[in-house]
Amino acid sequence: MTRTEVEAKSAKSRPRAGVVAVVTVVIAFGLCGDSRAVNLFPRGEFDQAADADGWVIPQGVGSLAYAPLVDADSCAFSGAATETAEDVFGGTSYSTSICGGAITGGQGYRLGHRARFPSQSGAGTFEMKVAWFPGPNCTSLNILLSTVPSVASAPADLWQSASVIASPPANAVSFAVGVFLHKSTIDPLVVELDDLFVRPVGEIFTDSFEVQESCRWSAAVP
Ligand SMILES: [Ca+2]
Repeated sequence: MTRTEVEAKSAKSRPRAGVVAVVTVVIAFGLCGDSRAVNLFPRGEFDQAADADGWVIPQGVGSLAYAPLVDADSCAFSGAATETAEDVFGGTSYSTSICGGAITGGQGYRLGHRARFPSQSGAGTFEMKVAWFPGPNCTSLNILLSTVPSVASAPADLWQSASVIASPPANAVSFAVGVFLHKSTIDPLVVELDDLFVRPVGEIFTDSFEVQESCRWSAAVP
């Protein structure tokens, strides 16, 4: 190998090493911090009371209410929602849903949430579903339903996370989110919900500064 070749090779390898270092840092922060890619369903973070408004098409006896003192990650100015299925005369489920806005069909999305059942709740499960629509603002019949794996009421008093990658059809342009409770006893079933999200799977990291949140950044430096 001539000297010219060695110089040329080392000159090419330096930027590559730099790229590797940057990628490593990004991955490290993605794993160590509580990274939050763009959430196309920001109302699912229940940062304000209005996020619990506008949920429609209730099925069964129950409710969805803003819970200002509850939060999955203890952020200031951020609450959660309490969903309750309370038909003690044979009804076994309660659900409600809301249109979430626009998406790009044919690309992958990660759907998920955090859920906690208080110990005074009856037994059962919670499930989040996302419906994909070929018309804007969920104005047409949905063409596919994607389901996040359900979480159960035991263990109680513990925030549980669940998510799934979904592929809406190529002609989908909007989505709706549904929250489903399924009772297995006559006691009212209660779940606290937070951080419901719909994110493009290609996004690794963004902050939440635009909503004045920095509390999810860890003080620990890897
Ligand atoms: Ca929250």
